[in-house]
Amino acid sequence: QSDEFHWENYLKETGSLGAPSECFRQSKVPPANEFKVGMKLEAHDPRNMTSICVATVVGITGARLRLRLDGSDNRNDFWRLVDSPDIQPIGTCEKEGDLLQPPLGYQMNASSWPMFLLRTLNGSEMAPATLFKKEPPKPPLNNFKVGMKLEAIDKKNPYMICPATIGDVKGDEIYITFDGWSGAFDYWCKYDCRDIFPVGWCRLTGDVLQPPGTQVPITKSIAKTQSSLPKAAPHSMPSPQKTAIILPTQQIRKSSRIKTPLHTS
Ligand code: MLY
Repeated sequence: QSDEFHWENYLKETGSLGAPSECFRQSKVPPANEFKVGMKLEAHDPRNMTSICVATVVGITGARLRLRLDGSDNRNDFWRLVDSPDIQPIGTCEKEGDLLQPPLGYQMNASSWPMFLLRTLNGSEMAPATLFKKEPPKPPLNNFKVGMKLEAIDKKNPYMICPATIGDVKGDEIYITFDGWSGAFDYWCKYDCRDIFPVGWCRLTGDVLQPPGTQVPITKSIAKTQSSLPKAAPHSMPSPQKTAIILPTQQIRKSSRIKTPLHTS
């Protein structure tokens, strides 16, 4: 299958390296995903993070869960790792003296919430506590460098994990750029963000890794050439992404469009 995406070939072709796994706030061995579709849990409402709601697992993808808040519509699904601090077993909220909240955009009359809650939990399969994994610790320092490759969630299409490159580093922040896309999906995030993964993560977890885009040519890193240049103004040095040698895209990949268009933007 020559038109499939393979990191090994791609790193060679682009003259680049994957960011070391120690750079990421992810467990070295991805956590097992033992959840099943239909199981219920408690989750922070992504649109109102201070409120904790009932959610149902509506899909399993690698080490992530596709979640839908009970009482909400099917257009606000979100994805969480099984070791995300945003999810917990049913009963956690009550144990801590909190109340389960209706989701933002609760479709029914607010006064119906207590009864809705009873009914949605009654007879449901609740995800056992053992399926929730502990969040890995933060790496102590931001060790990402411009040009390093990684796998990153496209925040605008969060079910997609895509090949990406570190485009910039500023203190604790890194700039994630998506290979083969024009820049509309790029974003800044903290180095310990849970939405970024080392090269090979998807292969290990069984999640789908999207192929690079075809909007802009894939560029070849000039990291090696740079170090042999006179050290004039290191800070004004253009990033490899911007100045690189253009590879014939055809040679890298011919077909492969996005395979699972659940939502399109
Ligand atoms: N519906 C969008 C999806 C773009 C995804 C870009 N990511 C992978 C960086 C489109 O086809 O334009």
